[in-house]
Amino acid sequence: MRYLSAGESHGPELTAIIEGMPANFTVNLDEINFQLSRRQKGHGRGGRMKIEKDQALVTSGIRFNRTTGAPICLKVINRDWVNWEDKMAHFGEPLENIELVSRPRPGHADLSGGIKYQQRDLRNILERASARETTIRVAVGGLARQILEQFGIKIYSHVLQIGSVKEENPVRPFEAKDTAEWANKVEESPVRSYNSNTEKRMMDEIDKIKAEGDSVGGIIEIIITGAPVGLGSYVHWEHKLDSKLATAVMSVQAIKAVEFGLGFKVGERPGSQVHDAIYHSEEAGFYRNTNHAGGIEGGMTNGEPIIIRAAMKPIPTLYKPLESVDIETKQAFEASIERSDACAVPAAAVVVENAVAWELANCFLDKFSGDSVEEIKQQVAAYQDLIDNY
Ligand code: EPS
Repeated sequence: MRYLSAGESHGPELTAIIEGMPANFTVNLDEINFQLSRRQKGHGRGGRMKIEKDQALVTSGIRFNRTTGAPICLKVINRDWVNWEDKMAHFGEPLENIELVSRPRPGHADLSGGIKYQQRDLRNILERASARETTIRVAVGGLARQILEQFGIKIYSHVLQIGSVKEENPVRPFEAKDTAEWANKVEESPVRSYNSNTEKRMMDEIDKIKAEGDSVGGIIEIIITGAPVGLGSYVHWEHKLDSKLATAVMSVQAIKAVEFGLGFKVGERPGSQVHDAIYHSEEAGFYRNTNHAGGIEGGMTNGEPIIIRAAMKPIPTLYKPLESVDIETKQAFEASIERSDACAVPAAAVVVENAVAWELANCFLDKFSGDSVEEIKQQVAAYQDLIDNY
């Protein structure tokens, strides 16, 4: 499968066209909308989220809840567009009093994008670079994860750190007494934390930083359960699953680092404390008692949960901005106050979940290819037999 997206932060809508989705998958629009609503939540979001109430529209490729095999067109309308119609008009001449954006914000795409695309109104950069674009990626992921769920693959996320507040003893969904309870608790937490104590400290941290006119980043963790052994491949570099997932994670706005399993800690420990010993039993087949690899060995799933962590930088639009230079006057400028989010780490966790869902669904359909869900189910069953008899 492949997809293209288009749309600006304050344009009329965001659009995606997905091509290559096999036929006869049952798709639930409420599930896509549920993913969109999860992305809008979280302690520390700014005023824009009060304007938007994201809902997906499907205009092709699905009929009576099932994919037809034709390209799928997904759209999300920007409610804020009514306030921007004049300033973001596609045709005609700009209004005389239109305010050009000539003050690049450190940490944004503004300055490098302006130079690269030779734009003197930096709005032409920031509109597309904006994290508003993650809305449509979540809608696409919301579709992709429904394919994965039909084959028992589930994706979870939680927040491990916000600024200086760190979850010291993280519990993953498969380690909790009750996975559904874990998922509900995290979902209800304004900072996606399973631990009520850490949750409170994280919220206090966001409030404190916001009051200082600053912003704060953090660390998220994505957990994928139920992926069969052998997704991705070692045979050629571009087939390695970890490299594909890392691309998906790093493509999300403001993500600056990604790691799998032990991640950077592999550089600190001897091999005997990094690699996961292999065991076998009649009922479980091959298994490991540890998961330092984060579920991926040799660029392939090994049957253990996939564990990915990502670090998000603080949002660069600050109420108390850093020094910068106006591109027209070449003079340093004074702070200008912009609408901003003090913290979008919980939302980023939802975005990364869905970006990863798309990539994983693609790898799944590479391995179990077919034009219809019926063909794919046959292949999955045949492969399960091969695994059981290995
Ligand atoms: C964003 C700036 C803010 C955020 C926006 C991302 O938008 P605005 O400039 O309209 O206040 O709210 O995020 C979203 C709109 C969203 O849906 O997540 C930016 O500059 O990246």
